Amino acid sequence: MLALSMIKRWEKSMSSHEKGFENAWFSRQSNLNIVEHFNEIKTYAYLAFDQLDEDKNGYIDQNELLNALDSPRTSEREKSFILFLLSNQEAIAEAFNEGDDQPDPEGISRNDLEAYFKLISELIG
Ligand SMILES: [Ca+2]
Repeated sequence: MLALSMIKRWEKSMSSHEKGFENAWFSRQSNLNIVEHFNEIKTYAYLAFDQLDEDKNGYIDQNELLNALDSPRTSEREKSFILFLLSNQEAIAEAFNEGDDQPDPEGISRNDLEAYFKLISELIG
């Protein structure tokens, strides 16, 4: 009887230990995936910046993102990055204060991208 309860207790502690281990592993994996995902978007945004900024004013605005999304030259993978930029456009554009005299403050600048992704990496660090 005593042995049985000891085994049960041991099983219980083992399974909760394993669960804790699995959860830690999963959350570590998903954090790594998130970091990786953000790094991919960041890399894409930096590399494609000049291409996305059609009027070359230093800002990627919503129309320019939508044009890229519509373009047959844009791959599905790139489209998923553009969708991210579109849905977070406001937060990204606000990440860096360009100053009031700057045109197109709603567009995304290189400074915005840098500030935004720095903030993200600090948050999930
Ligand atoms: Ca532009």
